[in-house]
Amino acid sequence: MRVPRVLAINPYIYDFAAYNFWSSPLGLLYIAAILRRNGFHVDLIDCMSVSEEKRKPDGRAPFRKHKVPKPDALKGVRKTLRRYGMPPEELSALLEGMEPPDIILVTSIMTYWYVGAMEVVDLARRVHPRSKIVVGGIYPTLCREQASLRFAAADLVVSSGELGDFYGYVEAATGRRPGFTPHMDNLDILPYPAHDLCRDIPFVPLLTSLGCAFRCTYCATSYMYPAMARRGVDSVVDEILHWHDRGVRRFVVYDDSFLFDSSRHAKPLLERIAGLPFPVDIYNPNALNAAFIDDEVANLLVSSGFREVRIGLESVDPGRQAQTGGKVTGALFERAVGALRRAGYGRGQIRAYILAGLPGQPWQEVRRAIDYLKALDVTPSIAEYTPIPHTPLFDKHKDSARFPVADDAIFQNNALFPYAWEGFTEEDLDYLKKYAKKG
Ligand code: B12
Repeated sequence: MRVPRVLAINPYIYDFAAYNFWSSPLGLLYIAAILRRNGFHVDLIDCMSVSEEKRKPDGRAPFRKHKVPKPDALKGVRKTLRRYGMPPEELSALLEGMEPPDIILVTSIMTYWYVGAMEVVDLARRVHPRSKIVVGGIYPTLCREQASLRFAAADLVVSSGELGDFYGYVEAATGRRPGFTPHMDNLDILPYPAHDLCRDIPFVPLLTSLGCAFRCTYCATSYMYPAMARRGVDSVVDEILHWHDRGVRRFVVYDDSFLFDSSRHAKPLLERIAGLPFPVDIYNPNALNAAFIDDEVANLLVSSGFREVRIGLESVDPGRQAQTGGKVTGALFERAVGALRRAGYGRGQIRAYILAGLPGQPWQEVRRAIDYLKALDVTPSIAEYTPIPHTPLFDKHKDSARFPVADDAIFQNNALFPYAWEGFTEEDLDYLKKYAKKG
């Protein structure tokens, strides 16, 4: 029997700024691995792959980029729009050079990156008119109706909760019934994501859990994953061994609340990693919750291979801290910094995220947070607020943004500073970014 062919595509993106900050199309690579387990032949085109010469020792790297004209919706914006990743002509040539796939899978990671995904769907449709095209990812998950309309050229659009429909569709389209049809609630039974389909594997993201114990008002994780699912320690360690055997040395924790309930999850896991007969480098672009960092955790972070640590501060205003999620207080934050210092993290190795551009936030609040971090000798990192559908902050303030954030996800890009106001202007933000960088 002929083996059905699947092509997975991670599209190029349009944005005002983008850097490969340990990003990877992890969801798509999980789906690719699941289909492979079911006997499908799977190929990948990662339009966001980065050339190895440009990679920093920590694994990050700049994307290829080209200036592009702005679409009408963004005409008034002062910043330069760029396409990041593989140019469409190159993608076209790759598609033309391959046998028509039975199914083409396209992901869309950030909601406001859907424009690249739409172009890729159109291009794939032109080159392979008979292939079935399925779109999934965070955009269809968070903007279900919008995505169905915009991806009218696709055969199926699925949210992360609709994997059952997807498996059914795969069977209808190929005649092969996938016998193994997992959902994302038992992470231990999932095959390892298909990173081996990528040209290089500069790092491997580790998803040791999905969902979050907290309900921060700006974040959509609890909407997407209402119950938290965690992997067993053995499963994560086995995955590290698997990739290490294939030459991978860098691992990147993608979890939303890695340290929650750490005596049952992170601590035993980090102990096992620390005990491996080889060192690994671990990074955490998503903040760790400072409230859970005591001396024991800090020592385990060092011994397991965290080369630096990113923690969340968000704000120094107690009212704001309570309003956004109540995860950390000044006292707990300082305890975490003290523990990390004692464990050996020096200057520049502890970074803390501060939220900027929240609805109604005055710019001075952000400067106070920067000053606070500087006094602790912690590197401030400004995280500009992104309005995300299905979050309490989005629902409350969607109509008062400078752009119609609910009507078109293109406006959900934090680079547009949707909640600029006279108490916090674009100039204030530029000033704060420079101020944060000053020693
Ligand atoms: C890890 C992570 C990051 C990483 C890397 C992201 C990446 N992949 O490149 C880093 C730290 C870089 C990052 C950065 C940011 N992130 Co982030 N990130 C995440 C996080 C925690 C996990 C993403 C993930 O891998 N999930 C696990 C995989 C398995 O899930 P998935 O991708 O959804 O895939 C599933 C399905 O969608 C489906 N699927 C996926 N593709 C396809 C395709 C097909 C065809 C099919 C059938 C199915 C399918 O399969 C999977 C299984 O169900 C999510 C929250 C979350 N829990 O998902 C936020 C999230 C995506 N990030 C978010 C935000 C806001 C940001 C930032 C803007 C934060 C900031 N203010 O700076 C930046 C911007 C990044 C940029 N410009 O590059 C938002 C989304 C915002 C938006 N508008 O879309 C999220 C949802 C978190 C939140 N706060 O609510 N992020």
